[in-house]
Amino acid sequence: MSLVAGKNIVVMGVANDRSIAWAIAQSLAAQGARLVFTYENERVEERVRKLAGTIEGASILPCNVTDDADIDRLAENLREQFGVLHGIVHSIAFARTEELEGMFVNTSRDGFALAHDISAYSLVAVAQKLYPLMTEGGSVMTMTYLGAERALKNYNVMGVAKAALEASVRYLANDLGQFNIRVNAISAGPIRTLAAKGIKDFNSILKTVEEKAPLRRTTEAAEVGDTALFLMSNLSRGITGEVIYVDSGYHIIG
Ligand code: 0WD
Repeated sequence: MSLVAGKNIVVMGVANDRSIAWAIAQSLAAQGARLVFTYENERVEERVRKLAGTIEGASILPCNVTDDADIDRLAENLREQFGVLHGIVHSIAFARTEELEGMFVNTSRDGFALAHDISAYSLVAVAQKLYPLMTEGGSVMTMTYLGAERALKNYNVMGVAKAALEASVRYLANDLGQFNIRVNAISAGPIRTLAAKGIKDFNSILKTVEEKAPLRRTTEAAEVGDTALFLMSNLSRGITGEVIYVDSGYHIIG
């Protein structure tokens, strides 16, 4: 059984082969999805093109999520290429490194706005422009982290942006449910990626998870990929507005 055969899915947020979005793409491709990858700018274009080239039938399109015109063009391109869209994988976040250390109280106005624009509003913007293409129903998913609900060291403004993202998931789910479009988030345990490089003391975070999480190991990107596959497939058809933890159970411990 191919879980997502015949589904057209756009994957946003591949920066390199360690990106969570890339692991998600692997899971989706293995189960028959037709994928389009978006890339932020020319800096990553070649890398994304190369990676996409390893997946049969996959293609790439530009989209910087801070630019409404870019998202409009993406919608236009997807309409031409696919006609119907079934899935959106949003795996994008950004905050200035200097705002990911020290005290949250020192967050600047523009640093706060930037983190929220790229990490939370972008989901709303993308859903807004792409949901009209989901004429057969659809599934939208994004990536979040425990720092949305707990004050974690060195996560700061990103935690506040993730809280906004999780709330946006619920409001989007409520709006789009009438079109049979589901919206969910995966809250992943820490995974060593490019984005994780911006988090200070990331190694000690990994070590704590290994010692204390119920499963006594850190999260693998492929585990997130397989849960994303579930969310993109009909197996999850009754689930929307939800945050699913793929974190070795770490969030349940005190
Ligand atoms: O431990 C982790 N790595 C966790 C990550 C735990 C829990 C959640 N997450 C989340 C992140 O916050 C993010 O939302 O998962 C998502 C994916 O992150 P990742 O795979 O860890 O990181 P990375 O490989 O860096 O992908 C994020 C990408 C960007 O990469 P860079 O490093 O070049 O900023 O988001 C994309 C970009 O490709 N991105 C944008 N895409 C379009 N327009 C933009 C933008 N303006 N800004 C960043």
